[in-house]
Amino acid sequence: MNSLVKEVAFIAVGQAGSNIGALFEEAGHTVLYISTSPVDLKALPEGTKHKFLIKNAEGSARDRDRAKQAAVEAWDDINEVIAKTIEEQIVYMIFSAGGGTGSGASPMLLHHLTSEYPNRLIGAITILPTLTESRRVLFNASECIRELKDIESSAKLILDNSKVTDKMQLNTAFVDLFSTYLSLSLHANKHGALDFADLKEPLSYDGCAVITKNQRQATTKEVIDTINSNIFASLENDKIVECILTSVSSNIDAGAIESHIGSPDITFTGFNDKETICFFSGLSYPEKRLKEIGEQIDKIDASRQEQREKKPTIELAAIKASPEKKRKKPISKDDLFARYMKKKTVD
Ligand SMILES: Nc1nc2c(ncn2[C@@H]2O[C@H](COP(=O)(O)OP(=O)(O)OP(=O)(O)O)[C@@H](O)[C@H]2O)c(=O)[nH]1
Ligand SMILES: [Mg+2]
Repeated sequence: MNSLVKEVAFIAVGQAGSNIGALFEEAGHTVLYISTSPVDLKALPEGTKHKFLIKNAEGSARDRDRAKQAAVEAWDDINEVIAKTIEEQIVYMIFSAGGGTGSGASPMLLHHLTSEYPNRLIGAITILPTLTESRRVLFNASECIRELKDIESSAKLILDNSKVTDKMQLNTAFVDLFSTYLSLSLHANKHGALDFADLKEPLSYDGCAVITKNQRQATTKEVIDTINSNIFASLENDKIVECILTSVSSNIDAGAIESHIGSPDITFTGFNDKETICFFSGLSYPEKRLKEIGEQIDKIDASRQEQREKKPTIELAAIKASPEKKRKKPISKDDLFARYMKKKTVD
C-alpha cells in the first residue's frame, strides 16, 4: 500500500482505547487491545484479531493504582504479546486520560516501550474528560497528563471530549484525521510531494501535536479558524512549535499561519488537490485546559465540604431513648393449664 497505513500499529487500552482502536483496525491497521475488563474486549467487533485480557482484575473501576498494579502483575505477558503482535515501526497507544485501566496502565507502558524500542516512533493518543464528569475522572486525567509530560516519546495527541457533544463523534473525527494524514503521500504531485520520511518527521517530536483538516480550497483564515477550534485540547497560544507540515492545494499563506502558531524549526509542504491538511508538533501541553480541570476539582471539593458543614450535627445525648417495649411474659405449662382448664373439685 502506498501510504503509511501499514507502518502504523496501535495499542488500545481500556474502553475508549478499544472504541477508537476498532475504527483503526477497520481502516487496515494492526491493533492490539489490552484491558483489565473482559466486557471491554467482548464488546469488540467480531473478527477482532489481537486481544489481551489482564487477568484477575475484572476492570479497574476508574482506579488508576489498581490498573497499574494489574499491569505490573501481568507485565511479562503484556510485553510478550506486544513483541509478538507488533512489528510496525510507528506505534501509538490510545487511551482515555480519565478512566482507570487506560489512564493508569498506559503511561508506564509507553515509557517502557520507548526505552525497549528506541528506534521506533512510539507516541500516545489520549482523551481529556468534560468538566461535567466526576471528580475521580477529572483527577485521573490530570494525574495521567502529569505522568505523560515526563515521558520523552513521539508526538502526543491530546483530544478533548469537551469539544464535541458525542464521544463517538470525537472517535470518528479523529480516526478520519489521522488516517487522512497517514495516507497523504498518495497525493504525490509535481507541484510538491511529501515522502514517507517527511510524514514521519512531525510524529517524531516530543510534546503535543495537532492535526487540522479543511476543504480543498480553504482560505488561510479558514485554516487558522480550524487551528483555533478543533477536537484537540485547546492550544496554549504561546508560539511554541517545532515542526509544521502542510498539504494544501490553494495558496495558503504560510507566514500568516506561522505568525499565529509560531515559527518552527522545520516545515514540510506538499501539494494536495483533495483537502487541506496541517500537522503541528512540538507544541506545549494544554496547561490552560489542565488548569480548568484542576479548578473544577477544587470547586467540587469546596462544594462537598460545604455540604458536610451544612449538615446539622445531632446531639446524641439529647436523643430520647425509645420507651421500653412491653415484652410478652412467657407462661409456663402449669400456669397455662391452670388458667384454661377447669379445676377439678375434690370431694
Ligand atoms: N471520546 C471518547 N471518550 C470516551 C470513550 N469511552 C469512554 N470515554 C471517556 O473516557 C473516560 C472513561 O474512561 P474509559 O476509557 O471508559 O476507562 P477504562 O480505561 O476502560 O478504565 P476503567 O473502566 O475505569 O477500568 C471518560 O472521560 C469517558 O467520557 C470513547 O469511546 N470516546
Ligand atoms: Mg473500562
